[in-house]
Amino acid sequence: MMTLHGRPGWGSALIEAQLLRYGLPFRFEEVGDLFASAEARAALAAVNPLAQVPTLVLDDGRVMSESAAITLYLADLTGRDDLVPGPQSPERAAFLRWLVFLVANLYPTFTYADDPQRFVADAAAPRRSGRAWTPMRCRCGASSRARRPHHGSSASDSARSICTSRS
Ligand SMILES: N[C@@H](CCC(=O)N[C@@H](CS)C(=O)NCC(=O)O)C(=O)O
Repeated sequence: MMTLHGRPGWGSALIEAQLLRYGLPFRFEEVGDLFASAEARAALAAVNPLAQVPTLVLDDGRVMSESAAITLYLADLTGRDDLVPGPQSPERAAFLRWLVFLVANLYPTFTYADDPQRFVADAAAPRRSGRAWTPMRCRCGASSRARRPHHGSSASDSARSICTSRS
């Protein structure tokens, strides 16, 4: 059985929703607050050196990280195209474009905002820069496990849910 390392309300919700929608059996391993607990971070780092969620351990023990990669993998694994348009689908190009756009351009802004001091010596610097400072955080606190996956959604909802899972 697969194991999803995650935390309610964090980015693992995207993969949790897909696993539920596909009806794939999995175990949810709550990782704790990776920013507040060195123990939680060390425990996850033993599985995924990045110590980030989602981390998905496959049936045979292989480890996957990266939301977009897991999203594509699960579609391949199930042979389904209700979340990820298939290779011949006219929706495929736009899906891939937005999927990569979201994880390459938007997701990292959450990573920077979650703990700015990992990236700049002075945590207040982003606020002083004059740029709009949006306090987006992965650790938004909402319980993803309380939310049921939305059935009947369009394929591109899978990519869009990267954002909505943390709003
Ligand atoms: N590139 C990764 C980013 C994952 C990520 O940043 N996850 C956040 C939670 S929403 C996290 O685990 N942050 C902990 C950290 O950055 O140390 C993906 O697309 O899945």
